[in-house]
Amino acid sequence: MVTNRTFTILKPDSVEKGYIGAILEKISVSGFRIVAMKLTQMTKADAETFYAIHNERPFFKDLVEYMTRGPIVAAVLEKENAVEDFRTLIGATNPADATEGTIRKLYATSISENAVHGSDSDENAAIESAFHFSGREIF
Ligand code: RTP
Ligand code: MG
Repeated sequence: MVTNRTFTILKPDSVEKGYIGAILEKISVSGFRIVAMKLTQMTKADAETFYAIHNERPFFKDLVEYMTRGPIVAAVLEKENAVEDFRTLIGATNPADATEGTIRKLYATSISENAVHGSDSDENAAIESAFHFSGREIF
């Protein structure tokens, strides 16, 4: 299997609730290596661009409000089969549907406030990493 990279955000609810350490521990023991990481806050324009694929959806305005209301942890993670394995680790979008032991099952509140983001393809992982990090911030 090929070693590759994915992009994640610990969303504002995770930071507000003090879950940064617990979630990073889970990511680390699951075999992901952190190759970039920072605490940052998205502007409204950032969030509208980052989630542009959802701009016609009824939840878009709430999503932008949520993602910009406080700091986030942005990170790039490396592992064999990173994108797919990270989506498995975080669990379903709605924590009610997420498998036991997944990050969303453990730490998410609802389908809207669901603790973490994970890229859904290698192509989007590269786009999203470049959106948040310059080349010299990725190791
Ligand atoms: P993400 O992109 O953040 O990793 O989440 P995902 O792939 O599991 O889900 P996606 O369909 O891409 O939705 C993006 C984010 O929008 C919010 N959402 N709210 N209220 C709702 O029905 C609803 N549906 C989605 C969530 O924050 C979701 O992660
Ligand atoms: Mg998504």
